[in-house]
Amino acid sequence: MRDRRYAHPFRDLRAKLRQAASVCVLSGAGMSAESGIPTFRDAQTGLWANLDPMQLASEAGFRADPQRVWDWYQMRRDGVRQAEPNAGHVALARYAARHPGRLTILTQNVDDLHQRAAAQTGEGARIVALHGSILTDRWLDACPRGEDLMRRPCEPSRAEPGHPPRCPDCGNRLRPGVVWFGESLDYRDLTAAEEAASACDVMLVVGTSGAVWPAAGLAARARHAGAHVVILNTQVSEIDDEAHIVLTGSAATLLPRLLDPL
Ligand code: BV8
Repeated sequence: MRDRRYAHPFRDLRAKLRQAASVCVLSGAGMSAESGIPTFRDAQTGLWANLDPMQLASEAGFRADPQRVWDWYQMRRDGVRQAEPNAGHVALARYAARHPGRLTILTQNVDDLHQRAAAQTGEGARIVALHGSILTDRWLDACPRGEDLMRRPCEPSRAEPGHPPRCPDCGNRLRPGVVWFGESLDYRDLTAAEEAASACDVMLVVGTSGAVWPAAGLAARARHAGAHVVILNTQVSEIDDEAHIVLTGSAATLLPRLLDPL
């Protein structure tokens, strides 16, 4: 089943990409692995290796131990700030700049490496951050003082330092601007993602285990809508069955090889 070998998978795929009016990328943590950002499930190095995602990436986990969760996100934020887009991010950004309006990137990653690569290379791709951004914060609760239009709203930027920071006026706590397990995705992002997946001619699924929903379902949606679905991964993923082609290899190696000639 694995490694549906096409005599010339790259040549055939490039031909399809040349004809494609709309290309969609679904990316996961493997996309940023070669930028030094740990993935989630890689046994030893993965973020989840010895931590329970439900305890850390969930509202209940945050309320149970706000300092532990806040510090864990601070650690990851520092890692993202020190990271640089890799050759895979750059190849996608350059392809998008050469073919404006053709590429939509649906990323599960809360880092900003796709966005930074685009900024360095010239806009071109539409980027949908399905699970939010680790570099933004928002209030945990609705303001306990309620909506009073006469009063200046509580600004996250004015939060007093702490683990987590708190509002000096109402005591509200800050939380990372990510989508936690058990939380719905922003419906605008999910709608945009479903539309892009249904409309694309080719979907490249890059560096995701396909273990988290509803993101994982976007590959099947693209396939059922008639798209040519290609998986790029160093290992077997949970959604390989949705693929027409499975290319084994790393994102920073395969994407430049596939896209730079186009
Ligand atoms: C929701 C932000 C409505 C936070 C994240 C249907 C079925 C089963 C379960 C569910 C379902 N629907 C909903 C659920 C529950 C849950 C879910 O999916 N649970 C899973 C664990 C079973 N989903 C949710 O809760 C979602 N919300 O559905 O709301 C609702 C609400 C209540 C109840 C029902 C419905 C919200 C999900 C979003 C959670 N937030 N991130 C943070 O980052 O801290 S998810 C987070 O984990 C990432 O964003 C990403 O999505 C996921 C990790 O997956 P990957 O990115 O794929 O990374 P992973 O490490 O797993 O794999 C890396 C891959 O890369 C591997 O395959 C590896 O081989 C490969 N690789 C490694 N190196 C390279 C490489 N590939 C190429 N090159 C390399 N160099």
